[in-house]
Amino acid sequence: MQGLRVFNRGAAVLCHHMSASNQAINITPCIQHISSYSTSPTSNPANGYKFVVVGGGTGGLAMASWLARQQGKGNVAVVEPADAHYYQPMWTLVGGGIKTKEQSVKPMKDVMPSACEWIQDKVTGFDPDNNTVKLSTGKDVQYEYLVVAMGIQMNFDKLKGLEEALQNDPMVCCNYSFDTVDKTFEAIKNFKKGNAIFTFPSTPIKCAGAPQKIMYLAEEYFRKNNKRDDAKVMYNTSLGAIFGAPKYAKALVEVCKSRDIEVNYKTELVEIKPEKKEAVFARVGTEPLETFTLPYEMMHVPPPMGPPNAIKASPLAGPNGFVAVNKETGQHTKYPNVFGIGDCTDIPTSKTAAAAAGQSGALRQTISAVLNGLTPNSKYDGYTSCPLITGYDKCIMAEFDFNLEPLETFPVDQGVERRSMFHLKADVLPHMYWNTMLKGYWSGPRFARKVMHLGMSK
Ligand code: FAD
Ligand code: UQ1
Repeated sequence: MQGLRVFNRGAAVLCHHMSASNQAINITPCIQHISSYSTSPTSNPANGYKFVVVGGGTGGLAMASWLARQQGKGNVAVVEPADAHYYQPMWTLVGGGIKTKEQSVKPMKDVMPSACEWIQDKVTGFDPDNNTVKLSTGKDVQYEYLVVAMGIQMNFDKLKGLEEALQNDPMVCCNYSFDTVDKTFEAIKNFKKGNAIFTFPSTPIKCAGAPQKIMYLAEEYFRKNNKRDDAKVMYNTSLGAIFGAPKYAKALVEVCKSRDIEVNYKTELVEIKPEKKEAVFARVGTEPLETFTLPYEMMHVPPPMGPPNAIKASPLAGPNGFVAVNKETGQHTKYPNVFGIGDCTDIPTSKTAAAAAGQSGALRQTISAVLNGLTPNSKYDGYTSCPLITGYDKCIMAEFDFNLEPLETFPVDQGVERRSMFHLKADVLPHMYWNTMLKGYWSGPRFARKVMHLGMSK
């Protein structure tokens, strides 16, 4: 079998001076099946890969597909431990019983670009001073250029009682993981009477709209199934606003008012007691901290999230533990041959696949400039989008920039609930994702926006 360019830890620094035969080692059994995706390397194996992409999720595969087209077979490696790739935006619809979780997943081998070498392993550390990433199997991989796309880490263990509740209480659910997403619709269907509580944690999270989208679906389901009078629907958020961008926050507050949903701001879930069916909340900012307990009949709980451990502990991390990159170019602030995309970066915008799409366009320009010895001048504007599903046939399509100003694609007011936007979200975007985004052809709707606004839009 072809020796992949995976190096013994400690040897990486020296490997430029050693022969390929000394360096190339057999890969461990867990990644042997990737040989079918590997090709003869076009560059000297002792030099590692020209590009290593860490993470085969949304941003990672979008970049890897493009890079493989640019660089040719064998020059791009993707380090990704998972067997499957998930279209996470579908999980809201799975939670609402509109799609099945099987519709959200494809085998990783089917979406991994064929011109990339897939190293099926986990990165455990970064040594950017030596252009090396460390793998869980104890090997090192060298690169000339690195793209970090590891996503945000779910920290289920950081909320007292959450793991136990998700395991033992069928009425505590979470759309943020493939393993738990199918509990949600069961909980909604089995709801009888009492508090239906939807929470939002005090950490950064991906798709900041998702914790409330599922609430609107649940509320409509209760109404249509004669349970609404017996349900108190509550949104308990650690934040001081229902949504970051004011235009859409205003619309969502009205949606909550019209559907008799109680919104409690600065209210953080701090403990779940599944055996008593109680939840403990803290009032954020009180000193000493005030807490109170509520009984729940059902509860949807996004876990606390944070930067992946391997990034947090590395020189790539900025002060908040995420990869420190220039927010417009995606280039690392200290290591010019390192780039970041998506949820693992410290780019100050709402973490979504739509944002990763926008960032991928800028990052392609950045990488092209760097490869040509130029200073990157691409200008990602913070574009992000959150299809705020507000019912079984309604959606407010939020799109905004770094300044939380609307950047709407369509020449209609997207701050109102629309059936067309629901269909875009449920029926069109999944196809766009699998067929264009993951293949490195989608960098967001910027061009479409300009056309639809006759060139008058930002
Ligand atoms: P991911 O796609 O999460 O990929 C990260 C990859 O890195 C994974 O494949 C993972 O296995 C891999 N990885 C992790 N650790 C390591 C390691 N140590 N070594 C190597 N690889 C590693 N976005 C939208 O635009 N619209 C929506 O409507 C929407 N709805 C959502 C609803 C829900 C319920 C959820 C959970 C998310 C939603 N999102 C939505 C957000 C969107 O899915 C993410 O923002 C997007 O997938 C981020 O892409 P990424 O590449 O940064 O991370
Ligand atoms: C988007 O580009 C994207 O990434 C592929 C999503 O994730 C699935 C989205 O949810 C949205 C809304 C967009 C933005 C696209 C349009 C057409 C508004």
